[in-house]
Amino acid sequence: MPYPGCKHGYCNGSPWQCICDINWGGILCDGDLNFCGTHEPCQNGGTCVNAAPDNYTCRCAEGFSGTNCDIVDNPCAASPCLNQGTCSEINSTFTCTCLPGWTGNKCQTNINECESDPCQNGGTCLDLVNGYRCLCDPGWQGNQCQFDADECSVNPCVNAISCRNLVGDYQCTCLPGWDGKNCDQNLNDCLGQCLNGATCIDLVNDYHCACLPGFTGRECQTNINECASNPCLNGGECVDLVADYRCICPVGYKGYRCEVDDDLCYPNPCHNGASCINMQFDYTCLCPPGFQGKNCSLPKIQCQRPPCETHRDRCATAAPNSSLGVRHVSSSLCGDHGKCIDDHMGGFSCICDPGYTGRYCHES
Ligand SMILES: [Ca+2]
Ligand SMILES: [Ca+2]
Ligand SMILES: [Ca+2]
Ligand SMILES: [Ca+2]
Repeated sequence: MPYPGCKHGYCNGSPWQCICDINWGGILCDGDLNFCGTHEPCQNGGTCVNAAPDNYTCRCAEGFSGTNCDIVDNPCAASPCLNQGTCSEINSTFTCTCLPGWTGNKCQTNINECESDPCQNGGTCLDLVNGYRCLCDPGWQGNQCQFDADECSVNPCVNAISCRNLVGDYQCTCLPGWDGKNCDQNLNDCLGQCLNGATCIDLVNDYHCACLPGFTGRECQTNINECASNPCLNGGECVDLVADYRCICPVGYKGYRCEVDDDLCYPNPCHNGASCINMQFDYTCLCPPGFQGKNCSLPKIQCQRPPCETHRDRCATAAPNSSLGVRHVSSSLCGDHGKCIDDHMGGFSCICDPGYTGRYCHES
């Protein structure tokens, strides 16, 4: 019957004899031979030594003593107080007396002096050691931002008549043409100013219109009168345009400024001593008695007796000027260098002399 008392072992059959598991001992195998391995009782770097079942001793590091090396021989020797706190030994423990601004049992904590919201008027608090600093909003000064700043003392107004200090603020009175908090914005004076396609250039409290060609005036409102210098020659009439003019020329002249002589009567196209009258696009020959036609080159048919019957075809003018027959008179259709052939259909053609050509034999 196994002996029930072997706690960490077994009975080998003989009464009162336990065979123990490793690290266990004693009659009933209930003694821990490796107390150090399972408990680690030594503090502060002490070395644990198994002494007997369920027992141990600690070999302490220098400066420590006690069963478990838990007693500090000189608690202040290791300078436990941080941030220049002063260490005091009481029995085997220490207390730290902290410098102002620090707290905690080792003076490890920086006291937050901003906790009481010391900065006024929207200032931002910056925690320091044993103090704080306020970053003030513009317009405020003082270590708690409690005072109004005189902003005018640093001349913030750029183009201004005056600067006025206000509580927490300031006000600039701008010179004409300037705007903005500090009067540093050039107002746009160009809105809707220049006419007739001109380009506006913004100035200070003013503007300049760069006119398109042909216009003048502060707003380019005036169409320059290009006729003012009387550019049309020979009595031509001037019509003002934009950056230009047009000349309406009198009879006998053409060209941009009517500078070209356009006398259709020179050389004189009228025959038989007729005088010529020049018109704008044509001329008229004043025929002497006995001649007719555009150039007075046709003899005038005199009727002998009424009624004067005339018969014409395209090439000839015929007049029954006597009872003896019909007199044919050559037409001038083909000029002086052609012979006219009537086609009896109301038309004609010209047979030109050698050296002449064209429908009317007028080209040589
Ligand atoms: Ca602090
Ligand atoms: Ca102010
Ligand atoms: Ca301006
Ligand atoms: Ca004009």
